Amino acid sequence: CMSGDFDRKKVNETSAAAAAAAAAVASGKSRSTMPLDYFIKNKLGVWCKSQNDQWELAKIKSTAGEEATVMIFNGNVIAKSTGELLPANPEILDGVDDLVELCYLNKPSVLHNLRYRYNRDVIYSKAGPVLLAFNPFKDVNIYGDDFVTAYKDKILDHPHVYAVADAAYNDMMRDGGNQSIIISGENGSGKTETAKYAMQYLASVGSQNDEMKCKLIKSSCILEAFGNAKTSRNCNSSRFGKLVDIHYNAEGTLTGASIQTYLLEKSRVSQICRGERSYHVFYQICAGAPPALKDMLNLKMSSEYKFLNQSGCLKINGIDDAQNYIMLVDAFDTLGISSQDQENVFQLLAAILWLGNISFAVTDQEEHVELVVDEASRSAARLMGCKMDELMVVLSTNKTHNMTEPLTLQQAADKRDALAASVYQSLFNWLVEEVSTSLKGDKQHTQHTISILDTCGFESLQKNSFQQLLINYADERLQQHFIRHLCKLEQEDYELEGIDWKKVMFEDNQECLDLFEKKPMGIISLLSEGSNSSKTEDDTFIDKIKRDLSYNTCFSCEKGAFRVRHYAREVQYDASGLLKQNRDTLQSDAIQLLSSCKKPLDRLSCGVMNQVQTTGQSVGAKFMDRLFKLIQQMENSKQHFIRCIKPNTKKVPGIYENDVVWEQLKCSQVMEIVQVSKSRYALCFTHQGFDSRFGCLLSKNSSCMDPLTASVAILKQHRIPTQMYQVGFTKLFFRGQVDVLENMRQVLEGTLEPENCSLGGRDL
Ligand code: AD9
Ligand code: MG
Repeated sequence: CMSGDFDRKKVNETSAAAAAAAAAVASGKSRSTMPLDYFIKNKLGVWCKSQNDQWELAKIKSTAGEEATVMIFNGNVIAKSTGELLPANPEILDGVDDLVELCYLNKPSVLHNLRYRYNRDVIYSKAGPVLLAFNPFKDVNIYGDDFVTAYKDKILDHPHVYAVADAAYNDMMRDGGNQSIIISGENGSGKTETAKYAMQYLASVGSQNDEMKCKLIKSSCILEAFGNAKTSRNCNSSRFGKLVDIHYNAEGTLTGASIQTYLLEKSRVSQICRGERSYHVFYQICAGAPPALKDMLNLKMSSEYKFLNQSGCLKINGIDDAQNYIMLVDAFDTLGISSQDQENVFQLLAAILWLGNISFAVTDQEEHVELVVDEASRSAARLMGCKMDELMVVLSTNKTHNMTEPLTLQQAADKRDALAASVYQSLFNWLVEEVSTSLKGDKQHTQHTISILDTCGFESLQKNSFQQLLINYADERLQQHFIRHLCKLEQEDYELEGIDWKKVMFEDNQECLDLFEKKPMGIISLLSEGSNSSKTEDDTFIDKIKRDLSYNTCFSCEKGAFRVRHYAREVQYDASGLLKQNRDTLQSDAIQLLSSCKKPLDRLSCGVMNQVQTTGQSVGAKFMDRLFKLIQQMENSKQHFIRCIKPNTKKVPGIYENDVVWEQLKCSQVMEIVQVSKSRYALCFTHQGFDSRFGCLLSKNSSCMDPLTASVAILKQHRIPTQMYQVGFTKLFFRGQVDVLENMRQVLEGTLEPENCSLGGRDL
């Protein structure tokens, strides 16, 4: 049994009831005017808050003025102020697919509906045009080839990530335009899993190209090994953002794909918080590399490496690193990455691990150091293909204007870590390019693209720094994009067209975006300015932003830190190290060292050079530019939105925490989106477009009429109920009934038999 089939019959029967009830709501019977007598007489349910602040179902027994006596579900009878009661939906609406179907859209009803589904493992629901995807934290058995086929053949049509991917594919085939699937949600809410299921569907649906399908699916394994890590909130947290463009030819057959990545958290290579891990691939090679390779790389157990053992966490429950190593090599093979290149990659990973074990000995009273020659430094130099004495000089001294200065212990350790992080970053960039090249396929015949966006989720940690600042800025930008598309643009259109429309208010996060983006008085600009000047230090920077950003109400300053009021919640950022991370410069002697390295670095060192030297732009400024380009690409496509929701913070199945869920629904403004959808005009035509399509249905000759007159004449002649449409200044908006006109048109054209369609009781 497919788990989406729960209570189908019951839920189907609800549509009529929901429509009637929705009409009642539309006619003004909202919660503020809840007719209590009616609720008592018909024994209808209400929501009331219990002592422990949870909403509970109850029935009103009697009322006296502002006071009501209600019986809650457990049989207790309590007194409540009538203002504290909210109408509950009829039981028949329990578990509807789309929140739009609810008669009463209030917090307890929405939470109840989603919980009802979640408890039955129905993790997907609709909130109007948005798919809500609850993280089940367990296998729910609703994926795989059978389900792909069922959605493709329209045997199943319940909300599902496959249904969204199918809609994107069909829209692309029908309209010929590019599509994008934008997946958002908090840390650990399920974005990456959802993105993989979408990709799996899109690789299967139009495919006679099994080789490309297989490559595409296995590419995730490589990207996750190198770009994901265990954090305190997610055992497989994406530490980079990615956009996968899937390409199709005119017939809808998969031709290839390309991948863009954003903002890898490179500091994780050398620094990890307690209980977290570095990138999966390090543990995979330590656990899984075959003995011959281990010998060649002088590879030890993960516990031997400082970069890995510093956090006290080497293993993840239920994850077999050795098995995942085998899967990684299999993915490399499938993508055609040569065994020589694979060996080079592993060699570099081992070099990074050994770099982390390099230690320094203090040589004088000023704490100047020199590098200790031991197994670590020898292995690192050998694996990187550089000379030992060159590595020693680079890591223990700084060369500026032909002067060589000895480094202190801290400076030397920082330089070593920066070198390791840079090597990892360029290895990652190189891999992404290799994967993209392998997925390039038949570029010539590519006609359309479906893009899937999977970002790092919003983060608020105990200590937040540069990485969180940029992740949360990107999340803020995407949130605006989400709200703009689902609430703002459509309402603006209605207003502009002068139609009668009850405006839904929503929160706009422009103020917070201004804080980041304004030039020159925004965080990104000020960071760039500070990073460009070698004189600016962390404390002068914080003084400057305190002065320059105080105009913005989303900003406040603390000692050595500042706070930003994001749409999701307020976050405190530590100012120390921001400028340095924004500069992201590897010292020139280190770059020189990398470019002088023999294999395996010779191809990769170009990457380091490009990354550090060519753009001259700070990390933040470059990121903002790329984010704008990304949004532009989305704007030029038809967009499909998925919002992932974490049902609890414990990362366990079967627990649905009202507060945790509500917080996410509230900040993504799901209620407002549903409200807009409830009264949405689903179809819209320009007067001209409507006249030219349906003008043939007019008994009078319409050629002498202007498009507006002709359009209204068509509607009148065919008795389209006025509540079904509104006439704007340049457009007509419809709630329904266009199908009847379309059927009539096709019957008249002779492309449809009258007995095969509904003409809504009308004669032609
Ligand atoms: V982050 O912002 O990258 O830290 P994501 O990407 O939002 O985060 P992810 O997809 O990694 O979250 O999901 C977290 C974990 O939840 C996964 O590792 C799975 O164990 C679990 N999960 C998520 N979605 C599903 C699902 N549809 N079915 C089963 C799931 N488990
Ligand atoms: Mg992720």
